Amino acid sequence: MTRDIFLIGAPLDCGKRARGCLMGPDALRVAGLMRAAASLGHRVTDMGNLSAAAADVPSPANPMVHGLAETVGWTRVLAETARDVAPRGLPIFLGGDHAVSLGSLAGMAAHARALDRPLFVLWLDAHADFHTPLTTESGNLHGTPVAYAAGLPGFEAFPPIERPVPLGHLCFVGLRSVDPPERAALEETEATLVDMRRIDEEGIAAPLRAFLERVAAADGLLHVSLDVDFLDPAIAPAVGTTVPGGATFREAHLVLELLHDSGLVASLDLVELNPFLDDRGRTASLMVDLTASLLGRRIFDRPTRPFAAGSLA
Ligand code: HAR
Ligand code: MN
Ligand code: MN
Ligand code: MN
Repeated sequence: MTRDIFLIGAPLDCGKRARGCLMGPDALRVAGLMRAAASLGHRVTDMGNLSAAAADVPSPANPMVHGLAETVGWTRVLAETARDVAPRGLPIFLGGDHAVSLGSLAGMAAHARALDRPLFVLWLDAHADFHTPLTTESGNLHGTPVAYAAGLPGFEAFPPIERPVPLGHLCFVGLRSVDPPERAALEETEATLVDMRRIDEEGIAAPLRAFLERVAAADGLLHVSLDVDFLDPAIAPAVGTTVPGGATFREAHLVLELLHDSGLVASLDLVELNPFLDDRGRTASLMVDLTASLLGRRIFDRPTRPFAAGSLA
């Protein structure tokens, strides 16, 4: 299936203190994202980079919170852009740090609501990013987008989420750094939590397939958020928050290949790439290769193990 793809540059760097992710969109371009998508037959439009004015917001209740006004400004612009682009094709948000997803998720929630279809979220990340501005100890808002999309309290300065994503529609894969308040908020819920131990024991494909079958059965839209630190730092050094023991090259490719075959992906974030920390562009190139797998790159056209007939598009 060929698609209309829109690349949306979001050089946002305010979701944490260390800088460098603002160079992410250009590094992904230099690594050949547009060429890779076009070579798979897709129609690709590069919309260039967005910019955002800092919003006027009251000072945060939690004094640790960093960059609130700027982050709210970005969230508004990104949400509007997502909402505008999603009816016309597949938006790919080029971050920027993970605070980009506050905007992409707000926009995709509005899009899903307009279609009256449920939104599901796949979070490929070492971290749960399930803090609220009230629970975060670091004050870094890149650690909050999933809680925002789920409608947790503490996000009053941000645009309201039109229809919050139920916890049972969330799937986290790659978890290995979860803070106590995040754990408390997720553990006893319906959220799918695929941590590294579960990947070691069950493999990465089985829990992902089970989630995708649920998305398909609900006629859902799937938003995929790929944080560089999902990957093992040995293959993806260009990220400020490396955590050892991440997804391997083959595990990551398999995830994106399965997502392609599912036909369910409505939007994608490529986030947390910090080109300042990269090693001769290898992390940027890997992110482009993974995106190509999501967009249909494969070795043979004949699927090795098709999804059950009718269960997935
Ligand atoms: N949980 C930690 C915090 O809130 C670390 C969050 C790091 N987040 C990202 N994105 N790098 O996953 O500060
Ligand atoms: Mn993240
Ligand atoms: Mn992370
Ligand atoms: Mn449901």
